[in-house]
Amino acid sequence: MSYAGVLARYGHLLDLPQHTAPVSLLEGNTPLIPVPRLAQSLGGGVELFVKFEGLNPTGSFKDRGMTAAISEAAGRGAQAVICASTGNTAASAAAYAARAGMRAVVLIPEGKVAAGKLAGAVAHGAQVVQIKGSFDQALALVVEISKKLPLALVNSINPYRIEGQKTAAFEVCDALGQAPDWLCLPVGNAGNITAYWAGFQQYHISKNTALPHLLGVQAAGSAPLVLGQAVEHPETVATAIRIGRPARGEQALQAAEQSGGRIVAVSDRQILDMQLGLAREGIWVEPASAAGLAGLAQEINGGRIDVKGKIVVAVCTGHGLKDPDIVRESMEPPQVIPPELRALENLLLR
Ligand code: AN7
Repeated sequence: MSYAGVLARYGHLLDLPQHTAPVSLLEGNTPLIPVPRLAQSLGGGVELFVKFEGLNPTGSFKDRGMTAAISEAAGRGAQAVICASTGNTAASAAAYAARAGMRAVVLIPEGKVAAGKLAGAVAHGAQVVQIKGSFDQALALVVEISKKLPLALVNSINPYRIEGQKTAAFEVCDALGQAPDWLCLPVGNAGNITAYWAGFQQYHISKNTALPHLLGVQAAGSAPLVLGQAVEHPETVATAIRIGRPARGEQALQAAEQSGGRIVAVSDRQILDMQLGLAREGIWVEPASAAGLAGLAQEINGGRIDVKGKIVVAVCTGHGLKDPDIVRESMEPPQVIPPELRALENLLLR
């Protein structure tokens, strides 16, 4: 049987209206990659996997929820969609709207969106509007305008986004033949952790799989769920999760608590170090996507989480290609030599 996307594979398990008309780019079915060297660096004795969501059609996990949200909107005849975004949602909405023949409008915080995301949104023909302000302000604007104009809101406030994103939890359980003991992931607007928890709970009830502990990880400069209050001016190198007022913050806190897990914060340094660690195991992710593992490392090193003998899945939400500039800024540039054998030999023997 050929693979036809997350709605074809899991649609029967999702709460989507009858009118839903599938719009797919064959998203999902992403690999669960063993990372034994990273497991060793975390102290060993753990079976560690990366769920590499950067391998979705537009390079991030957003495509799972977007196929559901756009399919619902298309099925009821919507002609235009709108979202606020730190970048990945914008690129995904733009691609799926293009696929559906719809207009897409995306609001992004000016100067704070990684190059590959902005380029994607533009390439797919979305109307990209830059806000002189934060993601949180952009989200407040799109919520208001979607009440006034015929624009379907496709941020993760949209319940169908969550339905689609549950499929990642299903895939993890189906690939392992069981739920993991721990699942760690970055948290921004908190749609993804909400969706994973809903998905794991659904499989727990229908397939009797266990429930994992969830470790949600925020960037220290944008950690409202750790601080217990909104952050007016969020900052972090991980621009994807530069969010101070998560729309599903309450649900994220509940998911962490009910699962016997928690939400923690890590520094930009920890995020970049883990991005490098993953890259040196062959998996290049964008900075935000390394936050989950950075948080796991922090909790293991602090003696607060013990993963010996356990199965752990780290969700890496977006591809490294999304944010090439960060590599230029945080790593050594390539060397330049004249086109001479002597120069090459000298360089390689140095
Ligand atoms: C790579 O694109 O919010 O906690 O507007 O791009 O579900 O918000 C992106 C979020 C993690 C956080 N990793 O997920 C957007 C946006 C990556 C991301 C998150 C995002 P949520």
